[in-house]
Amino acid sequence: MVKILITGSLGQIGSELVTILAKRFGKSSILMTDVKEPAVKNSEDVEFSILDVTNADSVRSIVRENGITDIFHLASILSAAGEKNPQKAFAVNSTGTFNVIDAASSLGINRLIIPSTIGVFGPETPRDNVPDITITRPTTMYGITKVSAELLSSYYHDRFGLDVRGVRYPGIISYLTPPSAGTTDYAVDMFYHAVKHQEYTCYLSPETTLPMMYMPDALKSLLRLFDAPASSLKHRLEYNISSFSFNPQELYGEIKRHVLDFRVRYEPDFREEIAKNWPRTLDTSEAAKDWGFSPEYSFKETVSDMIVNVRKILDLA
Ligand code: AKB
Repeated sequence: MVKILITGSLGQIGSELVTILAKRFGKSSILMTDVKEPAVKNSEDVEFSILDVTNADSVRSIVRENGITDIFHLASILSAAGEKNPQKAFAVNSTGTFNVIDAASSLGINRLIIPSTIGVFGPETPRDNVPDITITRPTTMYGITKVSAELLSSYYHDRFGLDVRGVRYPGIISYLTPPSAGTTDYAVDMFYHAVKHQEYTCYLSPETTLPMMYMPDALKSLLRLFDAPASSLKHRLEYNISSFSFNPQELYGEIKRHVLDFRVRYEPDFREEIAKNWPRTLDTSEAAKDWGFSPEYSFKETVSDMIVNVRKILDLA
């Protein structure tokens, strides 16, 4: 019997992952957790508990008391929020991740999934066609904590045999739950502002190109990795994935095909400093080779689908 714990389940990825996992395994097989109560009850009616991952005892108790077999550890403070509060980012991303990894290892969890990020890269990393194994010397607290999560995962796998897996997510574009203070979030914001106000002030420069993907492909990839035979995995969290890359000017151009009177102004802020040290394009061939990563949505299809769904959500369809 499978019982899956999701940490950070109210976030951008968690809130959509829970629906897929509940459909696949049954809602009684999922335990959603987050540090705060949900504003609204989830549509799947999945059990929810408060969990602060920075508290090691709470993490161990929730795993033990609920007979947890597998964990998706999604609780994380993203890059922009992490620069505003580096102490909190360290507590959640480093202490919290250590607590989850250590509990998973000592309590015999089958599979632990931890998303990593393009935030592990830094100014010394090449910018284009970046391979999985390269220079990872980030300059943000988010990046530092995520490099440490990657290294810890390898350590616990090699030393204690923990089956821990993950992908390095690029910016994720989605319409259901807003992302929480990342650097790539401008892409989601731009859709909402285009549909609602027909104008947007972008905090990145027009030419700052970043790797991105659409939520359905982000979720499909995580589940494909979850299902992959352990013997086919060469890396733990160091799998680069992305579907396409674009800059704000290119996104603006594509959205404007759907919202004719849309206008964008550029006022780069501290997030531009973060973004300009991240790769423009990634080499995703190892993920394709080892566990079959193959995204479906192109840039154009993502934009069309987002426009349709953001209009629906805002009741402007
Ligand atoms: C962020 O911008 O911080 C995240 C990420 C790329 O990990 N979306």
